[in-house]
Amino acid sequence: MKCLVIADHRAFYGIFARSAGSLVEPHYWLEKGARTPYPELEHVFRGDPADPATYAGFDSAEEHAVVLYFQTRAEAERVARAVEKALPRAWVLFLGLDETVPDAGARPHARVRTLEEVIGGRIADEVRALLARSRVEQLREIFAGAGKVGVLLQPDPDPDAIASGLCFRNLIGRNRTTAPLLTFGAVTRPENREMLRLLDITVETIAPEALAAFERLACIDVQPSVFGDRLGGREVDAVIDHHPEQPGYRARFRDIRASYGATATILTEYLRAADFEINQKQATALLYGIKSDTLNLDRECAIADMDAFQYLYARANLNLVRRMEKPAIPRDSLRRFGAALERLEIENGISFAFLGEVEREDVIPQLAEFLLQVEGAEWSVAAGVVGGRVVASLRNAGFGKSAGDAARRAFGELGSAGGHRSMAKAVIPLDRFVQEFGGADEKAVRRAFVDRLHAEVAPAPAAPVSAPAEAAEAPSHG
Ligand SMILES: [Mn+2]
Repeated sequence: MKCLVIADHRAFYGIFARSAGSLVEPHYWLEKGARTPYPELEHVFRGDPADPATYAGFDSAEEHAVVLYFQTRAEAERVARAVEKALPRAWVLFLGLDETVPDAGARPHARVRTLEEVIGGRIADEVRALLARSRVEQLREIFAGAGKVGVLLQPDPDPDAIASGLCFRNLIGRNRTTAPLLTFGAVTRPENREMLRLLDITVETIAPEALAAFERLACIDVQPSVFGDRLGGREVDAVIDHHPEQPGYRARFRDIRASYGATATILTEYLRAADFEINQKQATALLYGIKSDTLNLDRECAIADMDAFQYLYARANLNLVRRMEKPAIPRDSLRRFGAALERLEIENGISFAFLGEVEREDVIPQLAEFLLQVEGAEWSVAAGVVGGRVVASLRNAGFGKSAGDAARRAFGELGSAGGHRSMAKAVIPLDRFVQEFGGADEKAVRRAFVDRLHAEVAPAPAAPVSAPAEAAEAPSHG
């Protein structure tokens, strides 16, 4: 199949020759007497492009691919008519701006694409990289030549915070001594501790007073307002975060992108824009940060997150990511799983198991994941008692009603409850739970979670008396 490229813009030939030229055998139209503008243009043909005779050198019985790019729609259509007359079996691709390409519906054999669609995203990427580059320069200026830099993360740093803190430090050319990762709390979740161990990252717990020793301070994946008065009204040197913008603090540098799924995406953009040689440890940390903050891009995220994900995926150690995502289950927990599974019951599509009193909270979501795989389960709930609180993890297959909304409506008044579309959590103080449900033994916990969840997610309008008011009203809203 030969390809005819017909454009009234010479630069287009250069772009075509260097991008698509190797896919097809292109023949470029030139005006009579016009010089070949690029050495790559091997085959050219000449004449009036709106005259069918110009195409006499091509076999009309053959199929041809024809690419048209004209500054006006009228000219594009005139040329298309001539081509179609001379080469009835031609397939035409119109490129141009919205107002210079014909209506796609009117030409079933043609493909109509605007440059906005084809290269608009690429141009936006370049502009984004340019902005990122200038931000990186600003950051480097702020932190260059300063004494110790504190990289302050949230009170229980998660993978996104840890990865972003690490890469921020690397970006400004520091190490763990001159720019330690700090928290007022500690990294508590076992999978996050596993991340620190596997990637050899340290997060130091610090008291607010000790911050005075740091000449510069950056808040990463968190904004200063979260810390209340623990920063003592101090101006922060940089804030990089993706949570909604909060008022009430001063910062020399601020990059808040609430549409992003992860701060790690912002740091990935910085590193790329600065032509930083990203190493495997950084890529692994950032990838895990994005995966965990966006639930594997399942939760609300931006094109930028997917873009960063794709870039990091090729550079990360995926084995380590898997080990961090699925931390080893302790033997003791496995025995408890066994005992809980013995008594597993599925009611109304809800698979429920109770672990009783447990020491480590992370075994509850692990069990909930597993329960969702049980035949007949559309929802799963795993519950246990941890440190004077009843903790439950809810899961669903990801379609139907949102787990986070259901948890919040059913248990929000009793404690803290919420989450995302397919996973949620409820934490209720033990005394409050007993007061509401008359006990915290397996039977009471089962009735509490299975009944309330059923009332929230069941399609039938019948809601039990114990359900909150919104639940009883819900069916009337469809
Ligand atoms: Mn985050």
